[in-house]
Amino acid sequence: MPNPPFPACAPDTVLQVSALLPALEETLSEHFRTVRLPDLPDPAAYLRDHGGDVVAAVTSARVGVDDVLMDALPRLGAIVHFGVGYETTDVVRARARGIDVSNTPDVLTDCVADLAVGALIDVMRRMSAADRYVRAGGWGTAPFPLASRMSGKRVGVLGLGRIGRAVARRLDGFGVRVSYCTRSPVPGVGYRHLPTAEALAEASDALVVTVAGGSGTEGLVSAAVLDALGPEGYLVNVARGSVVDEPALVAAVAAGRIAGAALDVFADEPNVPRALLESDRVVLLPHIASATHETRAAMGDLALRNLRRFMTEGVLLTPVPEASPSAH
Ligand code: NAP
Ligand code: 8YV
Repeated sequence: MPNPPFPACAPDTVLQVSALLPALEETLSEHFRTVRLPDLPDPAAYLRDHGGDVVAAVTSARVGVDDVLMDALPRLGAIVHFGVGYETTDVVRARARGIDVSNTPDVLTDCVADLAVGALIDVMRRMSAADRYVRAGGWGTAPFPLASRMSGKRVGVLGLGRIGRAVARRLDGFGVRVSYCTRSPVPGVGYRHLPTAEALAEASDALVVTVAGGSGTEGLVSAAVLDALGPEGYLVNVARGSVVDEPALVAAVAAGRIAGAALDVFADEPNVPRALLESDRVVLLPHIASATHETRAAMGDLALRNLRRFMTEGVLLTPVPEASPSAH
């Protein structure tokens, strides 16, 4: 439904910054005076003339609220993210302006962990490649090449936060020996802590990346980490594309310096390097780790509850920690 025209002295407005879950978009426009930025013919003109009406912004984890937009909203009090990652918004800058920031932790943890483990099995057992092989009529012409066993292997979890711990718990059921790397050891977990990503890769048959995105983890999975993983090693990334040095990954895959990779996230989504598209050793997913009906509904609900609480009581329900969880 189109938004109503603005009165001369407009009431508090909620700015929808990016496309969101359709059900969430609908509820926003039903319950709040919502303006959808992506639908505006001239967003800059709107921000110039009406930026002062906006008190809350709702955005996706992938888009956030950039500095230019933040500056155009002088009365902004809350940034509500649909998603757990929020590295796209400068939280320190927001807080300095008195703007609080929320995300949707926990509700997506299980689905992201399910997908990470599924992707790990897929790339090691070559399930997607075998599917392509059957479809292409290969079965019956030559046997499909043998793959690698996943059960009982050594898996390194890079980032043992909510999602990393859920991945590790699942891997326990496969008799996997889990090690992990975080900046500080996590109290009360039985897994071996390794101090660097390189040491973790060296000690692992597969590396599952679940760290937070942002400047603190940019390029953390470097060429050296990939070399430490080695030609028998597999990489799974469900965190952010920025965490992996993508050109180094492309080179490692092309040269067979790692055995394979399963990637849900990329440096420049939705663009995937051609060399990865052409490799049968790589599983490619379009950023779908949280994309189930159940989880997206729960994320929408939590984002909405954050917005409601802010609009009625001036506080958020699940505010993010002070700085990005990967910032040093
Ligand atoms: P979380 O609980 O905050 O966990 C983040 C983990 O990263 C913590 O264990 C943290 O430990 C670790 N970490 C941060 N910087 C590090 C560094 N430099 N070296 C090693 N470890 C580091 O977050 P979460 O809920 O598990 O989510 C993790 C991330 O997954 C999100 O930020 C998001 O980017 C991504 N995600 C992706 C999807 C998808 O659709 N693919 C969906 C949901 C989430 P220390 O602070 O102790 O270092
Ligand atoms: C979503 C995510 O794909 O939560 C995150 O950080 O990356 C994913 O759950 C994203 O939030 C949808 O915008």
